[in-house]
Amino acid sequence: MSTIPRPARPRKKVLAIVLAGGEGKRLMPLTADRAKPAVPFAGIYRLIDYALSNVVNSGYLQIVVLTQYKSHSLDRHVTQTWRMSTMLGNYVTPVPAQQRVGKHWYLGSGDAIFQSLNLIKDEKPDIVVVVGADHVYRMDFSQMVAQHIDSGAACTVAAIRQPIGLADQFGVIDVVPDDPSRIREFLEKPKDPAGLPDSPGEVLASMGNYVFDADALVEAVTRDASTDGSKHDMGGDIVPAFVRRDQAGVYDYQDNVVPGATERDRGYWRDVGTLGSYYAAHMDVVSPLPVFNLYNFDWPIYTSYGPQPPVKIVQGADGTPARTDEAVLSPGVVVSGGTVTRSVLSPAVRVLGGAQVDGSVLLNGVHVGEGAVVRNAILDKNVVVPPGARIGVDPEEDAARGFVVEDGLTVLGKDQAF
Ligand code: ADQ
Repeated sequence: MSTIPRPARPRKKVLAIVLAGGEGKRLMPLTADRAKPAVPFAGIYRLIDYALSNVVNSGYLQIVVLTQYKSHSLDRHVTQTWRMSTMLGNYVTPVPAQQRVGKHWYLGSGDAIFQSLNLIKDEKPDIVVVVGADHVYRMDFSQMVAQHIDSGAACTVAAIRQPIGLADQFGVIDVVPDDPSRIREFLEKPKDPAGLPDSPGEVLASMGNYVFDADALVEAVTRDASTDGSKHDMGGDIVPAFVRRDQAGVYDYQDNVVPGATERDRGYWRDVGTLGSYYAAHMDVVSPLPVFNLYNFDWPIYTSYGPQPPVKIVQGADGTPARTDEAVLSPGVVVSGGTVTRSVLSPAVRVLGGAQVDGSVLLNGVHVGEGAVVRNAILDKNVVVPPGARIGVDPEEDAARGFVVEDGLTVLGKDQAF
């Protein structure tokens, strides 16, 4: 009698928790009205689409999204794209802060999980994958989970090398010298860390993605909830507690390979936490040989943007031809007679005759009037640039008009008028 071969290791039940409550203060004014994970990226996506696509493509279909700060547009997007979609099924659940354990909202990302322990108790997973919702990258979490299980660690932190000058934005990992898969010390956002022994200008940074044995996570956030002085933060409190007990491992993101990755975009990961880094990641997308390849159909990034007609590029009213180069144009965009170079345009953007858009990111519904110039700028939803106006040409003029001028960019918030 033939028998079905048994899998090498028993299959573990995995629950994914996406932390999506971040405020994103450094992205103001883009986060004035929406949570950071709901900030649009690369025309048609929201930042959270990258985390959720990675989780789904990894084969994990039990997913909860913890939301809190200005969560309306985030909830709407998650519901429309990820919950109601017939393509993706019905396995992503947005969970707003509910004050289940007391009269306070989430105090930090660790408290968000503590207040949501009912979800873990209901699902009874063996493993919990916890991921942030603010980064642009592709990652197969099943490879990290496999290492986690093999290593015997109770907590595994995904890590990537970053310039030492950025260390104060990240959790910085120091590994055990003769066993680089174990963490000896984890410092959250240190001011003056040591560089890596083989590369003094870099540190090993936490990507804010973790794998936990479910029991150990429940125990850790429960203990942390009654620890005086804790900020109840995953990076600041929960992970360091695992490190103190020598139960924390590290997963090197360089080892992660997703289907369809190229040598050029393998290992791409961007924390788009500031206006400068948000803009730079867009320029990565428009370059002719992009370091981040949106066109990898083997590891799709899912999203939805409503019913939009196709892109249309036509001559202007006066017969001048439109010109586009290094331009990423979303459905619903119309360029009539204008010039669009090195720019990303979200759905329903209009660029009229004689207008020049260069090195810019225009979000949904922006209108650029005839003869206007928009350069090195980020314009949030529905900004209307009057005919002949100039943005990003003279930073002093822009600042005097009340626009945000930062990192060499001019930024207008949603609906901001001239
Ligand atoms: P930060 O990004 O600064 O550092 P945080 O602001 O806590 O940490 O955000 C982490 C994730 O949790 C984000 O996806 C955010 O949206 C979410 N989040 C924040 N507060 C939340 C809350 N109250 N409820 C629900 N979700 C919340 C973290 C780690 C560092 C690591 C960097 C990598 O702390 O160690 O290096 O991410 O970018």
